Amino acid sequence: MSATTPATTKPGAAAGDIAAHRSDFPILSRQVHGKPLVYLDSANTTQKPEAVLERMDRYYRDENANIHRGTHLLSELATAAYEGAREKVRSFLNARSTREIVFVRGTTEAINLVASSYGQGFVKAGDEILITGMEHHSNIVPWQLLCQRTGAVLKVVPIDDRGELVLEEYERLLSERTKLVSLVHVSNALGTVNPVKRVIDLAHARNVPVLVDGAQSAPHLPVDVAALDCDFFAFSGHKIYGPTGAGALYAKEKWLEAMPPYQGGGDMIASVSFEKTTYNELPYKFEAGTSNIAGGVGLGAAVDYLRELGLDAVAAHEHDLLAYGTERLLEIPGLTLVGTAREKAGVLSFVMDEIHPHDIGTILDREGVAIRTGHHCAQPVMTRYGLPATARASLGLYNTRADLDALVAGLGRVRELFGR
Ligand code: 7TS
Repeated sequence: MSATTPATTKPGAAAGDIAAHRSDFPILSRQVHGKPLVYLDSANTTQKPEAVLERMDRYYRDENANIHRGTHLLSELATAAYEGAREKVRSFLNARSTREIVFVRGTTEAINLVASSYGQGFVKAGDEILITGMEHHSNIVPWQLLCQRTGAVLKVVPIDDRGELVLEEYERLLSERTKLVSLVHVSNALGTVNPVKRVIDLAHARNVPVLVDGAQSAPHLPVDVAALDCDFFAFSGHKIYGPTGAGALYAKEKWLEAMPPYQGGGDMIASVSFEKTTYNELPYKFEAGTSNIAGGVGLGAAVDYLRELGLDAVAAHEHDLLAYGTERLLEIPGLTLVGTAREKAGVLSFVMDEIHPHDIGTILDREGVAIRTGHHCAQPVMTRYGLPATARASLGLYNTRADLDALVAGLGRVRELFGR
């Protein structure tokens, strides 16, 4: 694992105990198509523990009001709950200050915010934005839009056959024209854990800021933005056992101070007149309009839940499952794993000889096994390997070896139906 452990991480549970927390997730006891649900699609979205469901329910039942403008008790309670969640996220990432935590809809909005505001403030024609060949579309398209607006140029660090970054190429592509490096921490399509600390150090040696897409690392690894020294870090609440529509952008205060606002509206201003508007202090300058308050509160509960278990224990549990799943899948004739990086987390992408991934997904679904098939919003990765799609099983803390056995049994059924 390449990430470092925040000083604030509690001892948490032992890795062997993690799967016992499966019963915290009510949905996992339901059936699908008359079979027990085997949920192996957590990279897409995770299921939610009782603690998150209960907290959001309690917010709406007992505390609901608009925030930051309260002359009444409920507004004070709602503001305290929302700002309390911001503090939990700060601590989760080990950021220095809540001024550096901007609440957003999720990773996609966080990256769009940076592309828009940092782009407006710092990027001009001829400048370069450097991404990698294993990015999710949400870390490609916002930069393409920025390049179209400004005349900047998008450069891409290639990946090798295993699905690892070619670091020599990265060093070659970094130049005085580079205005930002934006890369994924853990690839959703391949599972690769990138050496982000090394990438950041190399960029900083040239005074280039770095954005880390943490959508798939925040659920699986302890993240410490202070130790990484990244300039921006984006993640989605729904991938860390929290609600959809709530996520966070960490950004160094110096950037947030220097960047123009992303959207205009209520809450992001200090004063408004037709002649001149001044902006609110950080992080509110970047939070126009009524926020997803219940979502933020739920995200805070998810952070509490994960930290109670301990990300180190979760990572160790999932690492064991990944090793077991890899071994079992490779026993299946005609199956090829896509993404065999030395450092991986959470993801088993694969193809089977002449069986379309969609057929694999459909047959598995009838067996109760939920996976994702397709390009995983990472079409350039598929192109790199000459594939239209893969089947992908992805792990969460609630998975067990039995879930992977069910996957393997389901794949046996797929082979049977295709006469293999
Ligand atoms: N970046 C990565 C690495 C992702 O995996 C995803 C979502 C996103 C960004 C976007 O996150 P959002 O919450 O803003 O949508 N990944 C996936 C996936 O792998 N399957 O479905 C969504």
